[in-house]
Amino acid sequence: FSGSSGETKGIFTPKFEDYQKIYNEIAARLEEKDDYDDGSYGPVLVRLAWHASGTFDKETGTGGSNGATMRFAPEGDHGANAGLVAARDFLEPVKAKYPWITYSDLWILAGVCAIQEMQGPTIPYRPGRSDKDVAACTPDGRLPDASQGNKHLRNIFYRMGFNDQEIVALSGAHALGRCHSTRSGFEGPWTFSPTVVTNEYYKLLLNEKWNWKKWNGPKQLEDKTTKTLMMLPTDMAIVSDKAFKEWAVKYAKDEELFFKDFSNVIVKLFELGVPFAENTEQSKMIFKPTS
Ligand code: ZEM
Repeated sequence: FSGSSGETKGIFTPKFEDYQKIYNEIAARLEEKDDYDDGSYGPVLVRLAWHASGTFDKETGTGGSNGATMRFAPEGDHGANAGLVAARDFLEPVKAKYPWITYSDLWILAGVCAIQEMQGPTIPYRPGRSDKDVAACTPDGRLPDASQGNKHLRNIFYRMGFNDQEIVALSGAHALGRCHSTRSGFEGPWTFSPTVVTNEYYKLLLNEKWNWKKWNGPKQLEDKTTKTLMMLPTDMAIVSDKAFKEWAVKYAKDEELFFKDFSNVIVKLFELGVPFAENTEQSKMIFKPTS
C-alpha cells in the first residue's frame, strides 16, 4: 500500500486494523451525533460518497472518488452538492485524529461505514485514493438532475459505465435520508425508515399511489395515503420505464437480491476512476459492523 497522504511524516503503512479503527471512529460519531435530521448523519455521508464518485466520465477518465475535489469551491458550490458540507464537517475530527488517511479514501470509507451501520449489506473496501488539487475539479452538470426522466438517467449513468440494472439498484439508496428545501428545493423523505437500508423504496414506488404535490416548490410527488413521503421525477422514471421497472419489481419482491446487487454496484461506484495498486482486487477489506 502506498497511498498515504502528503501530510504523513515518516513511514507508516496502514493495515486493515488501522482502517477498522477509522471505521469504528466514524460509527461512534454516528451513534453520538444523533440529533441531526432523522437521527443520523448516515444518509448524508452516503450522499457525500456518491457525489464524490458520480462525477466519473469513462471517456476521459476524469472525476470519480479519487481526488476529493469537492473540498474546493468550484465543485463544493455546484448546486448538486448543496448541504454536503454537513457531511464533510462531520468527518473533519476523524481526519484530524487520523491525518494519514486521504480525504478521498476517508469519504468513501464513511459511505461504507454508514451503509453497514444503517443495517445495510457488507460493502468491501479498498484504499488507494489520493487527494488532488483544485485544478482537478470536475465541471458542473455531471450529477443527475432530479427534475428529468429516463433518458437523462441513462445519459448520466451510462457515462459512468453503468447499465439499466445498476441504475435501478443504485436508486434504492433513496430508502435513505430526505430532501431539504434549503438544499435541492425538494422536501421530505422517500420512506418511513430513512435511517435503515431496506428495499422499501421499490415497494413504495410500486404499491403506493403517487400524486403531484400541490405547492410552490419544484415538481415532486407525494404518497396518496399519508402525504408525508415523496418521490422525485427521476424516481418515477424507475417504474415508468419498462426496462427499469423489471428490476424494480425484482428488488421489491426480494430484499436479499437487492442487498447483493446494491453492494456490488456501490463497490463499483465507489471505485470509479481510482488507480488502485495491482493485485488489490482480490483483497478487499471487510469491516466488522459495530452492532
Ligand atoms: Zn440521491 N438525491 N439522487 N442518490 N440521495 C437526494 C438525496 C439523497 C438524485 C437526487 O437528485 C437527489 C442517488 C441517485 C440520485 C442519496 C443517495 C443517492 C436529493 C435531496 C436529491 C434531489 C438532496 C437534499 O435536498 O438534501 C438523483 C436525481 C439521482 C439519480 C438517480 C444515488 C445513486 C445515491 C447513492 C448510491 C441519499 C443517501 C440522499 C439523502 C441525503 C440526506 O441528506 O438525507
